[in-house]
Amino acid sequence: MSYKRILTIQDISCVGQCSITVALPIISACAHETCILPSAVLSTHTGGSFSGFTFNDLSEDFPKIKEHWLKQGISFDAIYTGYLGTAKQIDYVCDIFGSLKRDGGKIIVDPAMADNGVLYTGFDDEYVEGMRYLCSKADIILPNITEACLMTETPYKESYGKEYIDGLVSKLADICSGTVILTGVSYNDREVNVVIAENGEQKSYTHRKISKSYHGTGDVFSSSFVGAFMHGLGVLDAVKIASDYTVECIENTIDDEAHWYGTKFETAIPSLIRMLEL
Ligand code: PXL
Repeated sequence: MSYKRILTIQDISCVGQCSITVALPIISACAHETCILPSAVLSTHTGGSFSGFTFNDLSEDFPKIKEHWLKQGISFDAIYTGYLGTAKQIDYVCDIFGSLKRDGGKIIVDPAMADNGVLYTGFDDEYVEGMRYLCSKADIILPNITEACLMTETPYKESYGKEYIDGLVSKLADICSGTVILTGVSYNDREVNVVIAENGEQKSYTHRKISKSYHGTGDVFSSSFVGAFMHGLGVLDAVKIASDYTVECIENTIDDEAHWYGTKFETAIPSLIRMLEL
């Protein structure tokens, strides 16, 4: 087991089981020190039936926090970013990548901004451009198909074949020279694949498909991937653990109709810890 210091930069959605409220407990449960840099505070996430949410942009704090951390000699083994909030933050985040990552540390970018063919509320082309730029700085990127289409200017399709996915993966590899992990690839109604492209090779992990989708599952997947990967597991092994954990979180939620806004990821944490064999 290797205990690492990981910084995650994403919003705090006070209610909604996504972003920091998912990343902090999951990466901590994976037995790493988890530091946070909140990009914005929202009363809830921006999806589903939530409307009228508050949004407080914390961009202006980034340079001050970075300066303080630099003075204190603080640095990180990995920096993992998710939903940020404004395009303006992207330059600050790149600056943090350059100054606070330890030698040999990893930059992991989940360009969380869209799903099911549409951008999340409040985002525009400038934000997509910013996420593409952030992905170009990463060692590992974790887009879903919608995010991949937006960043590569590929028309989004509901159904597709392997050729379409290969094209998407190859265009993502032109943006990010590191590892590409494309989530939510499905050729039928029974299975979902996570496709990994690394050093010119493609691998994938197939898990069962569940009819219902939930906000924040991308964050559950990325956080558990980061937690597993930072223990020194290979990308495919970390993807397997993250996929199986995410499926279990969804299964543990599906019977509760009132719980539409996120997954009960907490209930599957013991299982995640068992999978990690800590
Ligand atoms: O990554 C999901 C997410 C995170 N943060 C906010 C969101 C969403 C998805 O809708 O709205 C604020």
